[in-house]
Amino acid sequence: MNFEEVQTALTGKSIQESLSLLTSVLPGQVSFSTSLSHEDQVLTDLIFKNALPVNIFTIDTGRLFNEIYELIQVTEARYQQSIKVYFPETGEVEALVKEHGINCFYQSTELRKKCCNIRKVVPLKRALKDVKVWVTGLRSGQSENRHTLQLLEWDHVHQVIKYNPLANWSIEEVLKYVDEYTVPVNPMYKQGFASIGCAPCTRAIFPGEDIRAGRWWWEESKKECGLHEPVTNFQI
Ligand code: ADX
Ligand code: SF4
Repeated sequence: MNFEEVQTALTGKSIQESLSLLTSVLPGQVSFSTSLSHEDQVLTDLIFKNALPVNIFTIDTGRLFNEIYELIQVTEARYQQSIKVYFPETGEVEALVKEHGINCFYQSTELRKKCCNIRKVVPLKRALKDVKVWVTGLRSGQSENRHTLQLLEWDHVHQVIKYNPLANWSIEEVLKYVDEYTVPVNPMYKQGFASIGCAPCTRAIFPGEDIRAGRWWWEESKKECGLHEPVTNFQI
């Protein structure tokens, strides 16, 4: 199934119907990446509850908040299913730390991106090997960079169709879903965190601040880690 065929097939379908169709046409080749955010927990709930054969994986950078590890366990227990965890290559992390120090990401944007590349982007590549459709919890309302986000995109970096089922959801819709279905969530959101990544690179935000203001807050540059590079956008 090529991009256009997927696009046509999914038009007018619900998330559940779309995932069901994709996994029946591309068995074993549809994978969802979760960072355990509210958005990701909505998709995890939909996938696990409906027993959709989507592979769910997360990337443990080695620097995550303990709340995320707790939530992985709580989620697996709740749905009686497992989330595959990918780790960075040991040698690459050791070399980075040896050469630049354990918290080198604060020194420069270049080193910060190097750390993100080793700890997130490289494991993502491994997770997406042999995958045809990459499902994410991205929303267009999450940041200015994401305003043009589409439901379906072609990711030329990973050569996969990227499916962002929540692209057009508002944060209110996400919170309503989480409430309605008592989906397990990270308690840090109640403590002022709005977007949660690695512990040393995430802080809570002040009232009125942008959702992603707490990510790499010491940097001026656009707040992305390289997981989501610019893609080719198509309307659906
Ligand atoms: S990031 O690029 O800034 O880190 P963000 O935290 O907004 O991304 O999450 C957006 C989407 O990227 C998530 O819905 C998820 O699909 C994916 N993602 C982010 N971090 C991870 C992670 N550690 N493991 C797996 N997927 C992730
Ligand atoms: Fe490294 Fe920070 Fe990127 Fe995590 S978010 S991979 S700790 S630079």
